[in-house]
Amino acid sequence: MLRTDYKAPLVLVTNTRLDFLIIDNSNVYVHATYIVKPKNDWDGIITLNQGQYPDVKEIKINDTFIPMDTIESVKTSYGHDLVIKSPHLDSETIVVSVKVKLNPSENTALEGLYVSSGILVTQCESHGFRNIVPSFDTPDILSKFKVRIHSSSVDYPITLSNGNNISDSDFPEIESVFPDVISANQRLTCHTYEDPFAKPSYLFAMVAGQLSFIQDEFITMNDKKVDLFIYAEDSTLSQCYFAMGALKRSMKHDEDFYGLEYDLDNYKIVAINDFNAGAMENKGLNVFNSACILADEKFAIDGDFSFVDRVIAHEYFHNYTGNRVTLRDWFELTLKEGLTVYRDQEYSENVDSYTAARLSQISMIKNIQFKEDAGPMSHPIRPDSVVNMTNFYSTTVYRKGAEIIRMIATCIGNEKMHLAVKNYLDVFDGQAVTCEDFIASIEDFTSFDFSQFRRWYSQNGTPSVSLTRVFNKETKQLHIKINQEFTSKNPKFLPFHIPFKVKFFNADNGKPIDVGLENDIIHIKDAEMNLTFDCPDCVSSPLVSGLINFSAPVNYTSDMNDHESSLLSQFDDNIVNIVQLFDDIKNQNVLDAIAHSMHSNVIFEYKTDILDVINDSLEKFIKGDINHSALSNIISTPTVNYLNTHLDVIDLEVIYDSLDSFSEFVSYGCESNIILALDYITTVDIKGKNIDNHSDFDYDVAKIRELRFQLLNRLAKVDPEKALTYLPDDFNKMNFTDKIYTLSSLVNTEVDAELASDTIKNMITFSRDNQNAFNSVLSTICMGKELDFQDIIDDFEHFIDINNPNSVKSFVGCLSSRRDFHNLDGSGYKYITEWIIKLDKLNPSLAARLISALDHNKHKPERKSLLISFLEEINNNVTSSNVKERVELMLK
Ligand code: HT7
Ligand code: ZN
Repeated sequence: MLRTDYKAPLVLVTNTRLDFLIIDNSNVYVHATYIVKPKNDWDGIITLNQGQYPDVKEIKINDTFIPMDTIESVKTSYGHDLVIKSPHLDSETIVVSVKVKLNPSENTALEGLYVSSGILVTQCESHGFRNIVPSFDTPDILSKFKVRIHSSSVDYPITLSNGNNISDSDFPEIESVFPDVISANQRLTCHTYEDPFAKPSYLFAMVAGQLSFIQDEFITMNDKKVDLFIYAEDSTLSQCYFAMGALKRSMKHDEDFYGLEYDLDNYKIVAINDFNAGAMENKGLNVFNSACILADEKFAIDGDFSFVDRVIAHEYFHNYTGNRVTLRDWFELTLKEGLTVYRDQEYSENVDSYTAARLSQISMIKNIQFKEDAGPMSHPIRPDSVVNMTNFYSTTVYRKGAEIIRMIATCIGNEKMHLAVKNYLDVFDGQAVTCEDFIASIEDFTSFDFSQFRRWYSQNGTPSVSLTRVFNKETKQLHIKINQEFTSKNPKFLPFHIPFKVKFFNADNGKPIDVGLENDIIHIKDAEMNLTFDCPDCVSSPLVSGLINFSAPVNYTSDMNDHESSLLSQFDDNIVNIVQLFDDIKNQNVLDAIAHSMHSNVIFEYKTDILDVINDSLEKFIKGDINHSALSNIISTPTVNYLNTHLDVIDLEVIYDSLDSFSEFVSYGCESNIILALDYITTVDIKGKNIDNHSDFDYDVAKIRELRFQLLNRLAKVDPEKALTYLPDDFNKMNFTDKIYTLSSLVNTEVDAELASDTIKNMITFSRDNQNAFNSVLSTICMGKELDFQDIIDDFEHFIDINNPNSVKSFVGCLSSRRDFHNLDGSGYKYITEWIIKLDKLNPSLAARLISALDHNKHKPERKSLLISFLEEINNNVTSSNVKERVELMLK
C-alpha cells in the first residue's frame, strides 16, 4: 500500500453500537450496528474491512439480509475486504448490521479480542477492530460508540468499555438479538457504556473478567472531579500505587505545560499479562502490559519504575495528541507518536532531570535509531509504502519523530511551541489529520518558515554534519564551513533544514564569544554553508561547541583536536554537550582500535587522555561536584550498535575484542579512583540519601545505584574478589534492583561460579510467582557472559511461555544480544530462526520483531552468507504479512 493511494471515505459513520454476548472465553457473540451517512459522491458501495477471525453469521443493510455469496471478497494484508454493492439505496441514512461469533481463546496473535490470564481484552490499533467484527476500520472514520456487554457476573464481575457506564433502553432485548444462543435459565448481567467523543475504531476497547481495582481521584484545573481506576489481578493490586501516582502527575503536567484538561468523568487503566506492546491509549480505557504498570520495591528494578512513569504519561498524553486529534491514515502514525513521545520526554525532563532524561534520549537515538536508519528497514518518519502496519511502530516513527518535533520547538522556542501545539489541538479537535496539517498549523501560528524543514518527514537516513574552521589571526575573523551529507542513496533527496545550536568559546580565556546568532542557532539549509564571525578578543582559533543538546538527529563531527576538546570541556557548562564530546572521543578511539586490529597484530594503545577525563570525573564525584547521570555516561563503554553504523565492514570478533580491551584499559587505568568512589557510595549519604536504606523509588537514588553497579563491574575486571565485597551485605534484605545488579555482576564476572549458580537458583525461586520479576531474572541470566549459550537454553528454555510476548522477549530477545549468538557455527542464528518460524503462526507481530537480530548488512562475507541462508529459510517457511515484509526487505 502506498501513501499516495489515500482516498477519503465516501461515507460517514455517525454511530456505532456494539452488543457483546459473552458465554465464555471461547464463545463470544458480537452484534455491530453502524449508522452510515453517504457523502454526495458515494458510489453505492459499502466496504467492510474483515480481519482474521470473525465467523460472520449475518450481514444486513436496512433490515435486508445480504446473502454471503453476493459479497465480493478482496484480500488484504490483514484479512479481506467485503465489498457490498447496494446501488438501489437512496436513503440519507443506511443502517448496516453485522453479527459474528468469536473464539477469543484461539486468538494467539493478541490483535482483536483475546484472552490473557483468563481475562477477555481487546487490542485494536492498528487493524485489530476488524478481527472483532467486519467494520469501517480506518482512522478517518470517527463515530460515537455505545457498547452493551452481557455476561455472567460470576465469571465476569468486571466488564468495561470506553466512556461512562449508563443505563440505556435503546438496545433491543438481547434474546431477540441472539435468539438461539441464550438458554432460558442463563442469568446474565448487562452493562452499557457510552463514549461522548466520536473516535476511530482503533481506540475502541472492551475488557471483561475477574479483576480487582484501586481507585483515586484527580481534581482538574477547573475543579472537575475525575475518578481514576487501575484494574489488575487481585494479587498484584499492591503494585499499582506507583502507577496511580504517575497518572496524577501526568494529568497535572498536561494542565501546567499545555493547558490541557482531562475531558471525561473517569479514567480507567487495565493491567494485562499478555500484550504485544507497552500499552494502548484507548479513549478513557487504557490497556497496559502489566510490565508497564506493576512496580514495587520487592519485585521491580529502578528502571521499571521510571519506565512505568513514562509509559503512563505517554498514554495519558495521547488523550489529546492521537485521540481528540487523530490520524487521517496509518502512514501519518508519527503525527501522534512522535508528538506524544516528545510530550512524554518533556514530562521525564520535569520529573527526573533535564540532563538525565536528555542523555538517555540521545543514547536511544544514536544506538538504536541510527542503526535502524542505516539498515534494511530504514524508512522516513512518515513512510511511503507499508505492507503490514505493525512493522512501522519503529524507533524511527517514535523516537526520530520526537526529535523532529523537538527541532520545531528549537526553531520557535519552547513557550511558543506549547501555545502552537495547543492551538493545533483546538483547531483540529475531533478531526483526522496529517503531518502536513500539523506543520502548516505551527507555521500559521508562528510565521516561522518550515517549507524546507518538511523534508524530514519524507527523507530517510541519518544526515552527517561536519564543521571546519579557519581563523584569520590578522582580521580576527573566524570562517566556518558546514557541510551536510545525506546517507540515503536516493538521488531525489535534497538538503535538510537543520537547526544547529552552537556556541563559540575563546580558547585563550575560556569566555563565550557573542557572534550575534539569534538563540545560538545556525539554520543549515544547504549542502555547504560558509559563515564568518568576528572574534576580536581571540588570539587562537575559537573552540566550537556544536549540536548543543543534540539539536538535530545527525552525526556531527568537527575539526577540533583532542586538546581543543579537552579545553572546551573545561569551559563549556553544558553537561549534555561535554558528555557528547567525550563520547565522540571514546567512540573514535575504539574505531581506531578496530581499524588497527584489522591490519596489525601489535597491541593498540588507547589514549591516556581518556583515563584523565574519567579519573577527573570520579574525583569530582567524590567531592559532590558532578552530575550523576553524566558520570554514568562518561564511564560507560561504547556500544556495538553505534560502532557498527560507523564501519564499512563489520567484523564482530574484532569489535567485541576491541571493546573488551577498551573496558580493561579503563578499569585498570582508573582502579584507585573507582575504589574511592565505591567507598564513598557505601559510606556517605549522597544528596542526603542512603541508597541501601531508601525504600521508595527515587530518581536520584536510582542514579547512584546504577553508578555503583557500573563501578563494581569495572572493578571486577581488575580485582573480582574485591569487587564482590562491594555488593550490598545481605542478599535477602536487598531491594530488587540490587538483587538484579548482584545477579548480573555474578554472571558476568569470572570469579565464583558456585556463588553465581546459587544466586541464580535463589533468584529463580524468589521471583517464580511474579511474572515481571521472573522475566527480569531470566533476561539477566541470558546476558551473562560467563554462562554458555547452549547451557542457558538447556536450563531455562522450559520456563518460557510462547504465548506471552514478555516472556519470549526476555529470553529469545536477550539471547540474541550475546556475543556467542553470532558464533560462526550458526547455532545462535538457527535457534532464533526456529523461534521466528514457530511464532509466525502464533503471533506474527512478535515474530517480525525478532528478525532484526539476523541483519546481514555490512557483515564480513562468511557471516553474511550464513545470515542470508537463515533469512532464506525463514522466507520459505512463513506466511504472515508481518514477517514476509521484513524478511523480504532484509533479503533485497
Ligand atoms: N499506540 C500504541 C500502539 C500499540 C500497538 C501497535 C501494534 C500492535 C500492538 C499495539 N499495542 C499498542 C502504543 C503507544 O504508542 O502508545
Ligand atoms: Zn504512543
